Amino acid sequence: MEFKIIKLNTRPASDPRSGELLFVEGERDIPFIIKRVYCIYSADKCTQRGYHAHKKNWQLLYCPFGDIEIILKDGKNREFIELDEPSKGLIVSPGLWHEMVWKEDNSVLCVMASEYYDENDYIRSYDEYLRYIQCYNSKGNIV
Ligand code: T46
Repeated sequence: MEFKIIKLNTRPASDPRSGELLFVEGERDIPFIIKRVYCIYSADKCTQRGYHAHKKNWQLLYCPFGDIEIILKDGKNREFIELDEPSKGLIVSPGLWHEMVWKEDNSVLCVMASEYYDENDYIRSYDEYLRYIQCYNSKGNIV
């Protein structure tokens, strides 16, 4: 299963100001150029989203506020990753089924993506996903 948990760069305030600063640099901290950034907010505890895989899109997921569980599936194995620290980042390769569960009200999911939005890049049916991974690897090439 191609995913990676990384520690994102943070800088504590070095003066009397409060606040932490977090930053991500494309191609340095993550293995792709960032073409798109989006976030999901105002979601209640127990909200479930995702339930899809991408064909080409690489993503970095992180939760700067709250606690969100990410469930990854590759048709054989399952991984549960809790984004419960602002600096905890999860890089998800294409070809991995992912689901998200909000563990706290108003948790925020931030995502940096390697591709522009394209609905054709989504596989939203799990049956179709299982058929897809029998034929294609994570680079979208026929296996
Ligand atoms: C993902 C997880 C982590 C756009 O028009 N542009 C965008 O850039 C995005 C991300 C979404 N949309 C539209 C597509 C749907 O009509 O917004 C609507 C909601 O998207 P979706 O149902 O895919 O939302 P989630 O939370 O299930 O999934 C999102 C991302 O779409 C997805 O790529 O990996 O967050």
